[in-house]
Amino acid sequence: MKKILLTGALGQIGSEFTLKLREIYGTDNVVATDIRETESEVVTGGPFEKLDVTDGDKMMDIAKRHNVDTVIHLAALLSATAEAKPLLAWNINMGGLVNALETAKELDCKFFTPSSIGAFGPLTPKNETPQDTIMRPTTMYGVNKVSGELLADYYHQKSGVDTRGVRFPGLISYVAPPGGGTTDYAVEIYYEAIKNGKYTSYIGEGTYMDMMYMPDALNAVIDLMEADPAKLKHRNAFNVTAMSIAPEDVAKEIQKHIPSFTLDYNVDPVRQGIAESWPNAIDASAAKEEWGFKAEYDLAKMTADMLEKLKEK
Ligand code: AKB
Repeated sequence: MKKILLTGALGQIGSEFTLKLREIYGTDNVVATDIRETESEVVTGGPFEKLDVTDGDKMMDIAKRHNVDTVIHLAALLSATAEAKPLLAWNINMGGLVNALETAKELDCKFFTPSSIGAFGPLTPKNETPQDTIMRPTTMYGVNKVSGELLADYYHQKSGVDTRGVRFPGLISYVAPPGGGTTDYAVEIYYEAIKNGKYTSYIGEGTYMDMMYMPDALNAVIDLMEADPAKLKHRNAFNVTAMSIAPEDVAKEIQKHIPSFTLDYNVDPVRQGIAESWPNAIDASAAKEEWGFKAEYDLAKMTADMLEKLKEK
């Protein structure tokens, strides 16, 4: 990766990833794009272009002008928003992806896009969910993610594009909030613990989902993109996870720092239904074996860091 184009650079992942990539690869070598333009460091601190990913011509033009050799395509609607606006999700998630793959194909770029635990469905084994298993998601987001994995494989097989991807679990970060996801509770709970000392969860007690702290997620993408292609048996997309947790597990961990913290529930049937259609705990052994994936943060270490950083904020 020498000159990188990012889409969705102002989103939850992009806001941190752009700055990290600029640190590693050089500020001028990371071109951030997003449909919005703000006063944030992503926009003001290096190359930035406004881009709606459904505009394939503009994406190609930006990539050509900046002479990029890597496309990191992050722009997408998350699961709960996609369920509320399925047609819009199809147009953005699939239209944006095919434009990004076409750009990578024409300019001979390396390519990364995240898939998700949302690619799995109710027929998928719930625990130690294997890398290769039945998918059959029942959400629009999941349909987009499975189609995206297959499309990225197709561009690799038919056109030789060096496509790589991971199935992200819920990502937890103190920098930029997620928006419209099913796993967002696991971020909100920390903000509310600091602000109000209590949280009402829209995800029910005992509902387990995989999660990962943002620094581990960003390192995973870099490690995968820098991995020797000869070692990759899978490409789109690797299971990755750091922990499988339910709301009460996060609450117990927060109480070690804020003993008066309380958790109650007001379950949202839509997001609960999505969560129940996803695995409890996926198996990341293919990522470990093929490119050395590892996560530094477990629930205890992540909670201590989240609370410390949010207090400073
Ligand atoms: C969501 O909840 O939609 C995302 C995801 C797991 O892909 N965080």
